[in-house]
Amino acid sequence: MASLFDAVSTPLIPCLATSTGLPVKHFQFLVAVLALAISSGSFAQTQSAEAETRLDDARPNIVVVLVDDLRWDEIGCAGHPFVQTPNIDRLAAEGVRFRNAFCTAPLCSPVRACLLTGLHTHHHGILDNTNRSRQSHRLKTFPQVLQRAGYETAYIGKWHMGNDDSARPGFDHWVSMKGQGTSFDPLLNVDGEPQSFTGHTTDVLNEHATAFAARPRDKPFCLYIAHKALHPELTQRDDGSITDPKAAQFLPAKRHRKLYAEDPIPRRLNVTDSLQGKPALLRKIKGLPPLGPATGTDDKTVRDRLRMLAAVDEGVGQLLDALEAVGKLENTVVVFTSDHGYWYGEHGLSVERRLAYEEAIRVPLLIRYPKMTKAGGLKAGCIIDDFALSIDLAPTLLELSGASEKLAVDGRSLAPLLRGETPQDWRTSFLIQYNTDTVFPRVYRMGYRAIRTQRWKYIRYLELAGMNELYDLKNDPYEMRNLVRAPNVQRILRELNSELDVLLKE
Ligand SMILES: [Ca+2]
Repeated sequence: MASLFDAVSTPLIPCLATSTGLPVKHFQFLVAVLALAISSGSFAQTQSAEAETRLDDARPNIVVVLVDDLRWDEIGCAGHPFVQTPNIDRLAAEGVRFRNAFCTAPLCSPVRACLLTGLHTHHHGILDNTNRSRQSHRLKTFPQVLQRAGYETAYIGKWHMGNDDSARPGFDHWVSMKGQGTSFDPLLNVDGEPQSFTGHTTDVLNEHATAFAARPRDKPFCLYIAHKALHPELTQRDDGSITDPKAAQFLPAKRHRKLYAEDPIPRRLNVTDSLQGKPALLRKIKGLPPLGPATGTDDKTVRDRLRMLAAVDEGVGQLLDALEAVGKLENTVVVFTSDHGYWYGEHGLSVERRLAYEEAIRVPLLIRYPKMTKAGGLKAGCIIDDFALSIDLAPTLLELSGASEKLAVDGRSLAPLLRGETPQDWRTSFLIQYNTDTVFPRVYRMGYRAIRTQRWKYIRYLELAGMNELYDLKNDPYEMRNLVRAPNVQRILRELNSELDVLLKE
């Protein structure tokens, strides 16, 4: 039996602490002095090697844990009614949680490039999931900058920009698989050598990640672990097509197969969407039934995905323990996020991802870096409501590293938000995009450019004339009433059209 819930309405922990750590101004001064010192061209020439070593030691280590297809609302700290994610929740409890974090392209390969480059899809060129291996070797990514700044860098897990598993530039240590990989007994490319491993892929990746984090070293490191979980067992060919998604299974580790067997699966209110007013979703597609309750995601699939998450959570715990054991946890920025969401029957959708409704574009985003958040006066466990985007990851981590080299990005550093400040010009809207691909007939020709503001979402389809959509998220958070033809919103519609054009030109 299903229950309806809304994970957005979880209790708010006020962000500003009463008196912890350094005063905000004092800390800002220290950061400014450090940044000035690092960016000064004469610094390296005038300081002794010993002083440089001390500076290096002060730079934070960086760990990014990227989960595949994890929704924002299926971790304990986001209010999920039964999932057990104690280690992921620890990151939120000791760090901060961004409650309005979004991807800018809800499709695997494009958003992976957004995360690594800080660029929008139309700027980095990984336009869809077809084989873009060559382009993915040419991306200018933040780990390349960190490597040049003296960081030891590692990529561990699913790359999935093309099926090529060979090492991309910018990584001292490379552990990856071809395309989507497998859930068990993975064949991995380890620093150029094919190696077979036994066991669940999440466990194997966790072991590699923990071993890298715990290595003795005298310089800072950046570890980017991109899990195969929570992705189903299927193969994506070079043209982007996949083996039968209906036959694809989500395969958890054996020890997790019976988790949550008796727990009722929560469903959001928009699983009941009649789709009236959504002509794009009401189109008759040859060979497919109309969208509705029967086309959504079944309970077993939801459970198996949450069971896969259990091994991811254990891996987060192993990483935190390893960092603590070598005395490096407090000087490490730990980021936990996902590439995009997934449908649990909202609007009748299931495997398609790609579309601009909330369940696909919202992502979890947790950052644990108490050294900065405490100094900025933020309480541990606080929630930040400003918009944060996938394209913000690269500029954020580069700023926190103190690297002087600049990377041209579309995103903005979240560092001010981690210091308890919201810049006056912080974004109030953002661009979402999807380029038509042929993997799922249901969404064929549904390429779009969309804009989301705090109140509105406008979806401009590129190939479906007269089918655009406009939602008032304040009064209709489940996106059930398309207002695009409502007379009283035509002025706001014109404004959104103009603003979307501006965002596309930036
Ligand atoms: Ca994905």
